[in-house]
Amino acid sequence: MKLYYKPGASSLAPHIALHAAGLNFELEKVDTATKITETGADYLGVTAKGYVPALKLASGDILTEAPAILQYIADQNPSSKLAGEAGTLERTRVQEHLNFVSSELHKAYAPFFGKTPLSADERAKIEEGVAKRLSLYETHLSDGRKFLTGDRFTVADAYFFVVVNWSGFVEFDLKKWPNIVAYMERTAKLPAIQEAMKAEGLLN
Ligand SMILES: N[C@@H](CCC(=O)N[C@@H](CS)C(=O)NCC(=O)O)C(=O)O
Repeated sequence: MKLYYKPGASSLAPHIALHAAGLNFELEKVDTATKITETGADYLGVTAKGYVPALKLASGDILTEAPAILQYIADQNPSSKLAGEAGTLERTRVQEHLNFVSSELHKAYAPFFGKTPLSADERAKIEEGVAKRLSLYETHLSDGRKFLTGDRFTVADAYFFVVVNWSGFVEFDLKKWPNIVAYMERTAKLPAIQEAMKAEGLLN
């Protein structure tokens, strides 16, 4: 398998999952502005969507969309228990979080990375959208659970961690959400996260 990625982007979530699942994989960095990969390939020839992540399978098939890629990776090593078994409530909870992170949280953060500089009003509007969604997770984590679906790390955590970690890049302070701050601190220590972030040059 080969993961097409951009350092720190949502492609970091499948990168973390590949480590957590203990799978063999290659990486190819993409310049999403020029759509050229680090080997000089035309990324639009890999996926016409032009964004990361994309996962190339041994068969040559290309998978896109983070929630689908993450579940595919989890299913390559069911013993890693990264998504629960298909058909169980556990799997459905993972899908529930993956969908929320993808369609609500990721999309709420995305405008931070759009037009620059943002006016104060534009930034306030984006922050309001992110805050509303983080508050839901602040409450969700208030029962003392370690991870989103309970005490086990899943691919939903990989995605949530990556998106909330963007807060640091855009100087959005998380102090209003202490349960999320604690979650981010403990999750950041997981070996799969450390390894993937180091490989992307995000940690020393
Ligand atoms: N719906 C896609 C969204 C992926 C996405 O937004 N990727 C961003 C990085 S986080 C990207 O590649 N942006 C560059 C571009 O769109 O040109 C998914 O869930 O995987």
